[in-house]
Amino acid sequence: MAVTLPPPHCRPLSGGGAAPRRRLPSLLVSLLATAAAAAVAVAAPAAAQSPVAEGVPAARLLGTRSITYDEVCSESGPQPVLRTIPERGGGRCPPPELFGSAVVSVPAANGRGPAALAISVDDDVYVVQYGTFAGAAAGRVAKSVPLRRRLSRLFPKDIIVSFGEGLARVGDVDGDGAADLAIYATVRPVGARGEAARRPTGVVFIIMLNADGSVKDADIIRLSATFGCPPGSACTYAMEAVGDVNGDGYADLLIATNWRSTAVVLLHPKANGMVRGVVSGRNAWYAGGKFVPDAPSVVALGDVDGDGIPDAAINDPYYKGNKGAVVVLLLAKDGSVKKEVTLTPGSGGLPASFKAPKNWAGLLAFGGVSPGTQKTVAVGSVGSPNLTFLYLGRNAYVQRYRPAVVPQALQNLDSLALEEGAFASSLTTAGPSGKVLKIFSFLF
Ligand SMILES: [Ca+2]
Ligand SMILES: [Ca+2]
Ligand SMILES: [Ca+2]
Repeated sequence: MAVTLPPPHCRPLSGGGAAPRRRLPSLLVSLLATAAAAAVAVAAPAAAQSPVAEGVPAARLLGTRSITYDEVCSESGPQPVLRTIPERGGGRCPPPELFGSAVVSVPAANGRGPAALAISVDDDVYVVQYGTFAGAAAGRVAKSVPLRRRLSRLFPKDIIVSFGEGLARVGDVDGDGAADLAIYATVRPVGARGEAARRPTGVVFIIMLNADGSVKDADIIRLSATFGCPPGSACTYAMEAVGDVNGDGYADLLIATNWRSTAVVLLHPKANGMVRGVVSGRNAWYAGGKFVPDAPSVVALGDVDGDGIPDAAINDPYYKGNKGAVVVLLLAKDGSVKKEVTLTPGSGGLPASFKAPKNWAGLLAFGGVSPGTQKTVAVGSVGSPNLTFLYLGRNAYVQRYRPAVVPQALQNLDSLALEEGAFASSLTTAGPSGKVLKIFSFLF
């Protein structure tokens, strides 16, 4: 496919599988050395052109890493006690409800040093740094910075109600060499009463990071109360950076709602290095556009169909009476949905006999790459250790599928720095206690 080079100050975009291999997360580096020899042995055969997907042997688990909330919190420098949670106690680091509900890797500024991780924990996001490659290999946290407090100071007229449910890398938006983040949150105005207080509005914070992972500056993109949803309805959102949709060199965001609608927010630089978000391709409905109880998971796939525009996948646990599906959205340059392909038993290349993950209502998905240029979606169910990797052809149909098993039942599922052309990939899930983040790396 034709690739348009971004402006020189722009870092490669995240999420769309467009990052170069040298940006492999540090925690993968040690695993890759082990994997290199084995990769030749397990190189997948050329994709079958069969209209019906075939199964291939299980993906091999390369290794497991853990990060604990305790070490992340205790390395976060002097912090006041923000709150006491009755059922979990107080103190500086009260046990979290869920550590690691969203995770992305954050490349080191100007490529110097190991990548950091941005990790959602309850209502905050920590940028966790290892400092050195040796520290990263040993999993020693050198420094971590919680982001929420600084944002509260930058936007004093807003009360942040929830923070960090959506987390995405947007490349280096302000061109200072340090990677920047988009974080989904909900806010309400200070002093709001009645309906305005009860119904917080969705926002996306675009956060310019310093090299040490702290907040340099931030911008806010406010989503209107009926953004993608009928007026007066209960509206929830999911967000992912899907890559550069309009080809201007800046990452763009796909926002999905619980009304099976999507919109793309195009990020544009402003004069002072900040960004503004412009909604494009608004309210592109898929799968009938009806209400479902939750916003879906959104995953960036990179360019599936080779038209130069990144594509995305969305899970739909409620599809056809909870039969469940993954919907691949092939995007147009204006952010609208050009074509949708529904992956479910008997559709999208999957045989009717395909054993879908148990309880598709718990289905989560993430995107990535497999050998060659085939895009991959992984699907799993909360409460089960089983995953299935779906390898997509250029028509977005499943060409092959591959099972994998992780050593524990999944509590949630997120991907971590899936890299174009890499033969290993990581996913994360919260540990059973909610205090540990587990990182599983697979060899494809
Ligand atoms: Ca930056
Ligand atoms: Ca763009
Ligand atoms: Ca495309």
